[in-house]
Amino acid sequence: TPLVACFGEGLIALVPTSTGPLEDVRTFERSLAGAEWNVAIALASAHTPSAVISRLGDDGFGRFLLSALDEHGVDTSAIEIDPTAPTGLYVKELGPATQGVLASSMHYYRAMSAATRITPALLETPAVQRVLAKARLVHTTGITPAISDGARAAQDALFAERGDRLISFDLNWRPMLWEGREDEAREVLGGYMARADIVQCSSSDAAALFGTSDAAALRAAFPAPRYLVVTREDGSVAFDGAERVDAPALDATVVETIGAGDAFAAGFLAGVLAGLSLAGCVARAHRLATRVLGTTRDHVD
Ligand code: KDG
Repeated sequence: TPLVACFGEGLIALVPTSTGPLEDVRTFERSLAGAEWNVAIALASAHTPSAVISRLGDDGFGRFLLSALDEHGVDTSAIEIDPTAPTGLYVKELGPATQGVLASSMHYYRAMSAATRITPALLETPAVQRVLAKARLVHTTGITPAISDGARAAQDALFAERGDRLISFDLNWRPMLWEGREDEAREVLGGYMARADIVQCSSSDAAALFGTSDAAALRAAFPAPRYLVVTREDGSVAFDGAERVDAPALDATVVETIGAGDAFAAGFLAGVLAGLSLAGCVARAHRLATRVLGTTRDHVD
């Protein structure tokens, strides 16, 4: 099976072991996070070989993230270690549950991280070149261009110099990372939506950024990508060219939703690479997403 290279920042997530405001939380569970890294892990668990292209700090958190990828069978050879900048992290806050679903929010501690120092030069290193040479598809998100100008330039280079590789883009609108730059975000992320081969987004992210959550309207706005997938809490709409599949969400116990979109994206990509029908790709996406909906972590083992 062909390799998927996932490009983006890996983060440590500190997930409270209890709900409530952070001032009252005494213990956290440490786990791996980062949208593109969650995708890499979910792909590997779906028997689709994956690699991560990124940078980490030379610290305990970075070593934990590397070994977590390793354990899942994700290729870590294209991850550069920066001796002078730390690994990024985020703290999750679990609010009260509405109909059993925890309201969660994120607090980032990543402004000076090793991944923010990504530049296009990273892509020219022999280790990254080796992974790119093997990759059939490169997975990207709207998070990476927000973390620094260098990371955005590197993502632009991956789009521009794709060769025979397919590009996957998951919108992942993170307003905290774009504060005061919303117009720029619309232009930058809209550009990726227009140029990727496989585009995925949630209807709420699309509404926040592009003013519509309607799948047909989004398809009309972004006609070029072969695949366009719009996810809602109650289901998804997927296009392959002019073909459209509407699928309801699977029955599942939902504990907390962060990370489910990444598993969904991975399931869809695994389906595309396995040559499944559009309906088959969507079914696989829903199955993987359901597993993450049942946990407060951002990925499942
Ligand atoms: O999709 C889940 C991610 O949002 C989470 O793992 C953290 O990558 C992250 C981010 O930047 O929000």
